[in-house]
Amino acid sequence: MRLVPGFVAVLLLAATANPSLPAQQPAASDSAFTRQEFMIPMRDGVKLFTVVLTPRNATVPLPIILIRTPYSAAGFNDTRGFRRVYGDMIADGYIFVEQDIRGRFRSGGTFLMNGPPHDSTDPKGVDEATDAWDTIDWLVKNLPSNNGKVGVMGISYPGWTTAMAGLHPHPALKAISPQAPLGDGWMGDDFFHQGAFRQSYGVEYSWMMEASNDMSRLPSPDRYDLYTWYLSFPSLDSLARSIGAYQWPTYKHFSEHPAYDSVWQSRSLHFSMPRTVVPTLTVGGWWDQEDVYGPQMVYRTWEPHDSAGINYIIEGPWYHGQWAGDSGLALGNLHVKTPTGIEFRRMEAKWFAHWLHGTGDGNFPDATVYDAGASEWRTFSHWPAPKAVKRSLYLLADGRAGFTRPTAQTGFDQYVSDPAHPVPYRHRPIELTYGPGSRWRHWETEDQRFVDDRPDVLTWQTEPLDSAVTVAGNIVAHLYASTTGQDADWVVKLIDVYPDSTENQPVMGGYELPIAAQILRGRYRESFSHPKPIPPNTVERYNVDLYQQMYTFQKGHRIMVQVQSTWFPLYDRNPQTWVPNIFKAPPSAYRAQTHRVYRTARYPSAVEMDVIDGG
Ligand code: PG9
Repeated sequence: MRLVPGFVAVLLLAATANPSLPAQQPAASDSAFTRQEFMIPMRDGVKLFTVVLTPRNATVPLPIILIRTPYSAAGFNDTRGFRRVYGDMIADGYIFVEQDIRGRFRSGGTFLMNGPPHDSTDPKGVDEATDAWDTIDWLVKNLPSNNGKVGVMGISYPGWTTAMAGLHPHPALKAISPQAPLGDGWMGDDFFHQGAFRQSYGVEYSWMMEASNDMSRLPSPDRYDLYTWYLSFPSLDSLARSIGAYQWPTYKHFSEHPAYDSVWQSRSLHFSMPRTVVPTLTVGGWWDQEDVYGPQMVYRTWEPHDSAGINYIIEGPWYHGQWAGDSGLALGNLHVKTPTGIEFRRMEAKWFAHWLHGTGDGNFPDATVYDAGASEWRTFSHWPAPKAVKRSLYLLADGRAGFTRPTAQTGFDQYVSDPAHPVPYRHRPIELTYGPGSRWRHWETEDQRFVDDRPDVLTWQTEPLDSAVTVAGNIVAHLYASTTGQDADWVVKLIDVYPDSTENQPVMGGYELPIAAQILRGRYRESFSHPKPIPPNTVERYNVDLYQQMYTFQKGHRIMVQVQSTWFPLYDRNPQTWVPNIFKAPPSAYRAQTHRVYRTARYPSAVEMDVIDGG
């Protein structure tokens, strides 16, 4: 069935929304939906605030779409923003439901950031999976004119609650779409990446959720450029003490669990998702600045158990949540030729319509991934691309990079990494992450020429390519490196260098576009759970996971690799001397050290990529 909404006037809507998603717009007064509020009881007696939007002109029972959020359901309304996000689905006909999760806004109970599944031996235990179960049970029993089928979806934190709903699915749960779900807060999403603490995001997000509910300001900032503000504290500990961060449960948790211990593992979807039992469409953005790892990991974790062929992934050229309301034609200076956001929303609507309305043949590709280098969607029966082969791009002498393994017996490049002069992670000034005018959404596509001439950034690049190289899967850097210190961070960036003149896009002349870039904290090189000092002046191997991409480096472009050891203030500074817990390191522990990256026959530092179609 089709629903045709008619809107005349607008009302202003006041709501706290997920700050990384498109803002809610004024509501229509002659809405096509009836809006109701409920307090839905959970098994432990806690009641969760829930808003239900039911189409007024429905003529047949409709399926339910449920979104469970920590960002306030009170503003859930038939707004322009709502129509932009769900437009294609609204046309198909759904009862839309949004709920405040436990402990947030108008819901009862206690909030626990990214809380683990409850102890399975405790029959009275509750978690986001049981809350989803109880909510779905109540909705199908109490909402008139529903067809008994429920889909759960959401982006980011609500993407994680969506995945949790799939953990112990209610029988009425027929489809879930975790979009940019936090998959593992330590390994590669919001709070840490491979052991390096995401200082500005971790501090500002904990502040917003547990100290102020407002991420557009910080506790007493006295600088507009947060590079300067964070640098004014001589250590992470002095920053935390000065702003009272140890009183925020989430920050306290970070500082007490710096390594990948059982507490982090219990919160990882990697360990809590045993199998796919409900059709699952995981969605992610290649340049997601918050949750790039979660979608790739959730798909990968579920895939081996997917005997029914109902585990799907869509990845596009997007920042965090961009697919929800944007055209998807541009991400910063990166432009693509098709409106990927609009195209995605059509795919999403078709997918839900199949599982919840029973339309279509259900013949969906396992993986639908956008190649921003070629401006096209590619589909595969599995992801990474089944025919991909591993190719290594080696770091060579004189700043060169190539696909031929080095034969030299000696050779390294070196730099002094000084915690007192860290490399900015994006162009300064660095605004508050969600502050006015913040360029946070786009920073991952910024031109890396801004750090080219720093003595603490090493660069290697290929000649202009004779033919295109297409990456379709995993990217891992294997660095052979040494340090004069006892710890070091290793940041590796894989970059597409555009030719000096580019037709139609002068701004892209010589542009250095990061395709994938990640960080590894050296103390975790052998074990994420058991950190070990680095023996000084000794070559060690570091495997820096750059996660995944679908990207064509075009003929005439160069492929560049950059290595550096600070990425500030997004990541805290590594003291580079041995301390048991960097959160508590004294200022005197932070020291400049010399790092060497080797490029010899014995120590062939390289970036290994899954490559298809030549290269
Ligand atoms: N990236 C945000 C988040 C997700 C999960 C946990 C903590 C933060 C978000 O946009 O919701």
